[in-house]
Amino acid sequence: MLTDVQLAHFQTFGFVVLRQLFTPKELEIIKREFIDELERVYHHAPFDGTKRYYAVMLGSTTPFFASLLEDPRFCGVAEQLYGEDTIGIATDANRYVGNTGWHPDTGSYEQFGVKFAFYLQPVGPDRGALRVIPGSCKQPYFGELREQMKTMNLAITDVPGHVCVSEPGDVVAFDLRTWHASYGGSNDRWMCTCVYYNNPKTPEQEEVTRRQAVANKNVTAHFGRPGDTWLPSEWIANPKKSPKRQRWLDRMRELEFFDA
Ligand SMILES: O=C(O)CCC(=O)C(=O)O
Repeated sequence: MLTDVQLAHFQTFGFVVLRQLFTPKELEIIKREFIDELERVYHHAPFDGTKRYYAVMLGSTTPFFASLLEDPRFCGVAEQLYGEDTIGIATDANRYVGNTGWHPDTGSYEQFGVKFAFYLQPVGPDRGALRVIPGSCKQPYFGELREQMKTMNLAITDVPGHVCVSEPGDVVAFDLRTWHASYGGSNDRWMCTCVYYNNPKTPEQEEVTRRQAVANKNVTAHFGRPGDTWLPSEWIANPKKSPKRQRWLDRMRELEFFDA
């Protein structure tokens, strides 16, 4: 759970850095699963540092990663931020290449939630650390940035922001609406996330969440694996009958996150 100060930080600025959430032993397991799974799913095209690789880590080949979405260190905080009915969406692993331009992780102010991002290498201001624009998850700032960022076309480092310097073990939690970017990272930056969505309550929220579901289902194709499904069927089967996961799955099914 977040302390009162961490919660106030998140609610005020749209992000908070949680230091050393993982133990060194957990980090070893994370690195092992990260390497093995990305090698497995991209066996047809070994990484060459020219394009980002991405894999959902919810299957039986990555048991530690798969446990994270239901780990109270993450889902407890997500529920604290967006309510008990918050939906766990995915855990993933990425090999990033180069800079990432400024963007929020949602197409609409009404589709929101939290992303927990953790880098497996030290990252700093000129070495690929996540940059955020504090307070950009709130209106009218969120909408103004949407209007202005394209027109201004500023260099990544010319946009006023906060650099979330981090070491392996640290986790940056940010609202999906918070504008973020990175600069100066290597062409093989290891980054992982756990993502939770607000359970949509209004017709507008439902509509934009359904749209987000369509985009999510296409993500594996976007990252060079057109035949692979986004979420593994074994996670959807919920073999241990986790009530929390079942609640997520039921709502995700209603919102058409799964193909028929
Ligand atoms: O680490 C990066 O380069 C950017 C990460 C990012 O944009 C994201 O996780 O949404």
